[in-house]
Amino acid sequence: MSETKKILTIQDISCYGQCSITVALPIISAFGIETAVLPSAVLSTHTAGFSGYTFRDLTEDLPDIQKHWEKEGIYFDAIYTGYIGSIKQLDYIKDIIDSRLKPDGVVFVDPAMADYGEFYYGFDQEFADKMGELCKLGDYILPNTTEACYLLHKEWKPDFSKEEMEEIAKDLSEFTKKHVILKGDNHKEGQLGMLVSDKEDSDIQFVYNDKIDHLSHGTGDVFASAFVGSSMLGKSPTSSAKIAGEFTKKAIEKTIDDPNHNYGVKFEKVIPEIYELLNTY
Ligand code: PXL
Repeated sequence: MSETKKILTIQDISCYGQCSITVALPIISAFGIETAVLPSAVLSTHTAGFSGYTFRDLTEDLPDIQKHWEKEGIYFDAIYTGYIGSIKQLDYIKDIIDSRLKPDGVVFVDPAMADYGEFYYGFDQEFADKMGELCKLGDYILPNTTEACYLLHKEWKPDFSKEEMEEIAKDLSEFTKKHVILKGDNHKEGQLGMLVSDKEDSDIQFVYNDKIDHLSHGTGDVFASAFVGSSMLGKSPTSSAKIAGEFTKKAIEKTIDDPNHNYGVKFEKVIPEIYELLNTY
């Protein structure tokens, strides 16, 4: 019997909109990893491009869920956090990591709170500073440049140079136990880059995928989920970044010819290609 890895993902359920748990659960499961969920909030849709959505904050459910899992002796090989519903949850999540992660377990923190130079609705600098504390428990952090700038109290711009991106990735090493995966490098024509760094090593790797000029929501969650799945199967940080980047690029390609589909990407259509990606990179 081969051992199945077990991961817990903590993020919201946006009932409609192809993001957070409705993306993480199918993608990570498709990598063959048992995926448990802890919803931080339930929204009728995500908050980007919809108005009038409902928002049920589940903050006070977290400690009771943790207590039940303690009673049942439930532990995880990894914990992956995404969009968090309230600042108080960040403390509860630290307790859940302390209590439910196996001793050699891995933590992935996607500080999903901002993009394109702005916070998502409801987030602010106080939240970002507290998110920075959660990042410090991460073996891997996966910010975009906007989130990186809020973590670092730095001014954002859409086009950082290669050297500036390296500087940001280096500065972020204060916010991780091991690895930084910094998304959104634009300095190379026609390519979308990521910087992959290891706190123990001053070398920073650049990983590129072809850039598709299309503004899509939810791609950060698709990327993070495919990254988590690849790393849990033993892929290196650079291979995982390449696989996740290709997976996301393919999902965007499958979406761009549908003008009515701008709230998320059709990642479901790329799931059959996961094993080919794992064998290629
Ligand atoms: O994809 C990030 C995300 C997750 N969850 C909710 C969001 C967003 C981005 O806007 O609104 C509720």
